[in-house]
Amino acid sequence: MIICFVIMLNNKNKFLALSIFLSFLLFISIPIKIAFANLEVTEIMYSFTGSDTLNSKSREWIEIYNPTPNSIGVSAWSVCDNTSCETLPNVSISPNSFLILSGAEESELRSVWSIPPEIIFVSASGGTIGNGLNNGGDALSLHNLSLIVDQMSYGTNTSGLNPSIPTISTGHSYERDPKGKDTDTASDFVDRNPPTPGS
Ligand SMILES: [Ca+2]
Ligand SMILES: [Ca+2]
Ligand SMILES: [Ca+2]
Repeated sequence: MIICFVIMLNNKNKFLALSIFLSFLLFISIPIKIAFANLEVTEIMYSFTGSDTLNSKSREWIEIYNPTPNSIGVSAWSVCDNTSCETLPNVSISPNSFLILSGAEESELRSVWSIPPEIIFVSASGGTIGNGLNNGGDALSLHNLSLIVDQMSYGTNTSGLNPSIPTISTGHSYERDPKGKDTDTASDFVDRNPPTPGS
């Protein structure tokens, strides 16, 4: 519709209309970037050595990082896999710190990994992140209200990244390297062994 409108104008008015349109795009894009492009998923552990499930809960986990100099409350944030979403509780992530989301109990994961004590831990409802992080391929996305702030996919799932992040060995994780790198491609993540939850 905008293109048809521009074609009907003379050259001087075309330039004016395009200038206004581009200014509008700049106006709406800058506040969104500043307001929402902050938290990011920095690590995904989808395949536990042994079994993902213990006591009917999945030990899969993801790490969410706050790269900003301010604490960020996450009660309006959610994490989705390929099927459903987990709303995060009313907690805050400190500046340059992390939140770990897992299906497992906090004590269970802390007995396996050396997670720094100050790191916030959230247990996903129902004992899984979404319907569980499928070992062959799955998707993850981080939302602030309805806005997708970060998304990725691995293995056979190309809905978040295409090409997706290649699958890795059991017991390894995907880690964003360096933290803050966000080119929206699979190359943002490396194969990490051992995983580093909370650091
Ligand atoms: Ca899994
Ligand atoms: Ca899933
Ligand atoms: Ca980490």
